[in-house]
Amino acid sequence: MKKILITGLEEKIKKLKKERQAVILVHNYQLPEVQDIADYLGDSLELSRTAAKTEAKVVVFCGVHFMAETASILCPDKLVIVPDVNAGCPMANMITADDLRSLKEKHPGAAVVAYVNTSAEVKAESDICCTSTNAVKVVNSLKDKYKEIIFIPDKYLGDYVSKRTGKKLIIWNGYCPTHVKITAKDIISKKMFHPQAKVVVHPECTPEVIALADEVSSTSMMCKFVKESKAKEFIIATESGIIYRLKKENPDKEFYPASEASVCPNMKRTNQEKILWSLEELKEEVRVPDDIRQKALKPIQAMLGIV
Ligand code: CIZ
Ligand code: SF4
Repeated sequence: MKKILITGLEEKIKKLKKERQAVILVHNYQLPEVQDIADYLGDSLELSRTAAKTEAKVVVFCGVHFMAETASILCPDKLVIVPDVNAGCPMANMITADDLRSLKEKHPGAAVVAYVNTSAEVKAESDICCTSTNAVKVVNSLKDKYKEIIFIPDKYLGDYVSKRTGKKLIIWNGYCPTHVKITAKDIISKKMFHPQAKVVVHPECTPEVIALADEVSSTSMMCKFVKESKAKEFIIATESGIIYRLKKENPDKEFYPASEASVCPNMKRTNQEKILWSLEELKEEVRVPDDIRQKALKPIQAMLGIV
């Protein structure tokens, strides 16, 4: 059904967005009311690359802090603002630049692969970044050149990549508090109710959950997989915000969250009122200082060079 009701807030945002020459970038895990006003919807890297390409002067990044930082690293000439400066990523906060420096001292000569879910300071200490879409490809590109590879910060993504590449990795003990809430028991019981459904799992989930998957992929690849699949039902094991997008893009298909508990509180901090406020005040700015930016750009470019 076509949406006919546009709220007053939406109209105000639209008007101000034009005046400010702003673009609204929205992560796949955001609230429906935020997804509905997106200029672009996607995963963190897709959004940052969009930020770098757009003609807009202001980028309103609706996601979590490291994502806005990545946008700031890729487009320092634009004003990058976030509607809620407290929306962080607990997984990214599980490793600091000092932690990484100490780990590197213990493993001289090791290559450092940093998942995008890291701060700019941590990226600045890394050799190459990866996303959940390209992590296997990135490690494959290094595994014969380096005796040791450090993988940070997600131990579950690290374990998945290690199994898929056959390379033993030195893995940091981080994890996503939202994805660990999804258990193998959840999948098994959802599968009992929906035996025809395909099980689609994000690699931030535990190995027990990944073992039950028909498809393991990042959010952007999930959208592609679902669109191209002949199946009509899907059990989705990732942050539940993506189900709104999946349903909107595939109205003839059914989606069941693997667990009702897989909600990231940080991703839910942004709403339309805060977006309007951020456009009015042009706040809060996220800007990576230039010395860190120069260093953090290198591992991002290294990743872009091989994917
Ligand atoms: O890179 C992203 O956007 C994250 C954190 C999840 C995903 O798989 O898209
Ligand atoms: Fe971080 Fe997990 Fe939330 Fe993604 S879902 S922002 S990895 S805490």
